[in-house]
Amino acid sequence: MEIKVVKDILSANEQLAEKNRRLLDSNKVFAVNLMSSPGAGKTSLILQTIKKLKGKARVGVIEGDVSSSLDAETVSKEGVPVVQINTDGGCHLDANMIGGALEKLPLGDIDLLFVENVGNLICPAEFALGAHKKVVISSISEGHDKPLKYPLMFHVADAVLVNKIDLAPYLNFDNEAFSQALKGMNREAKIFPISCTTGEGIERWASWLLTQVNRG
Ligand SMILES: Nc1nc2c(ncn2[C@@H]2O[C@H](COP(=O)(O)OP(=O)(O)OP(=O)(O)O)[C@@H](O)[C@H]2O)c(=O)[nH]1
Ligand SMILES: [Mg+2]
Repeated sequence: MEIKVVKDILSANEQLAEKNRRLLDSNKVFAVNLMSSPGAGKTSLILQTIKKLKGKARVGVIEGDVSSSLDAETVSKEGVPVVQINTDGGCHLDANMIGGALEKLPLGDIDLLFVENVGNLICPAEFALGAHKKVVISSISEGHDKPLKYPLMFHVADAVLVNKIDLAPYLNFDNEAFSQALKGMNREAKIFPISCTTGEGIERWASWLLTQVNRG
């Protein structure tokens, strides 16, 4: 009985996600569902990418948080359209919330839409939003075992960004162990080592992303 209820919720969400995708496609907006644990660097990555893609893609942002509008305020200083969603305790965004946020965005003026999901490596992986790509950030201070401990999140990722590589001298992060663990559950995901603090690796990430946006 319980299993059926969960299935119904997920399939209702799936239908709303497809509706979101149709709306995005009809407006030629390419959307990225950005997921990570709290503090891995989602907002920092959005800020770096906006700067890198200036003049190349018009960016919009949906910020998802349990509470507060701190990230939306930070991102709006870059002069891009931002909508904040507060989940009021919920551990993930869902397609219905995204549908509401899309109504508030000037979709005709956006080429690339970042959806910053709630900081959490579990629930966000289960809920489709209608985005074209799922991108996961794992920061090296979290350790190289994260793909083994949160397999679904890494399994669904189209790209995995390994952030905070500037901290490598102070940590015992094993790149090879991380890559092997990831490949064990997802051979397709692109891996981008980056630092949102120094900017290392951001060029390669941004140019891959721009290629995806231009492909539609
Ligand atoms: N050293 C270092 N610090 C970083 C890097 N990227 C982000 N940070 C710091 O990590 C902290 C969290 O970064 P955010 O970008 O806010 O992370 P987030 O994933 O958006 O966090 P939530 O929205 O709370 O889940 C901030 O203090 C950032 O300055 C990096 O590449 N290197
Ligand atoms: Mg954030």
